[in-house]
Amino acid sequence: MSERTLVLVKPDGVERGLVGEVIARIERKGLKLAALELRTADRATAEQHYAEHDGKSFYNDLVDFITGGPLVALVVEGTRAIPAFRQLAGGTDPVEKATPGTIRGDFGLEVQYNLVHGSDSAESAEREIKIWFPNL
Ligand code: DAT
Ligand code: MG
Repeated sequence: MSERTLVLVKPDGVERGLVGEVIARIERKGLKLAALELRTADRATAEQHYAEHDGKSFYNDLVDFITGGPLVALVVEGTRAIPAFRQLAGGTDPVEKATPGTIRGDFGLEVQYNLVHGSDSAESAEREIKIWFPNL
């Protein structure tokens, strides 16, 4: 069954010129792009997006980072799109958890600068797509 997930190429990924690399991997996997936009997130959008992490030690740095430069927001669609993109992304820590062959495992070194976001469940995907693409 086809489903949708919210993907971000975070500001570090845009700065490093990895937008094409990420999109190529999404497309090679067989997933489709349903929406794509380059934008700089305002604080309210970032705080909504990362609401589950409010109060954690890294929360303020995370919001500063995600609002610190342009990012690319995408809606990605296909069979099992939610876990399929999480598989492409790799684990949260690019060295300790993400294996080579994944986006984070191949290109990342630090947890904060882990290049991409992907929704972690159907509920998160629905919530996050509404935040970034309210008209979709
Ligand atoms: P994921 O992005 O893999 O879903 P998450 O939802 O647990 O991971 O955390 C959201 C982001 O917050 C993550 O991509 C990077 C940052 N982050 C998570 N844990 C962190 C930590 N211990 N120190 C610094 N940043 C962290
Ligand atoms: Mg998460």
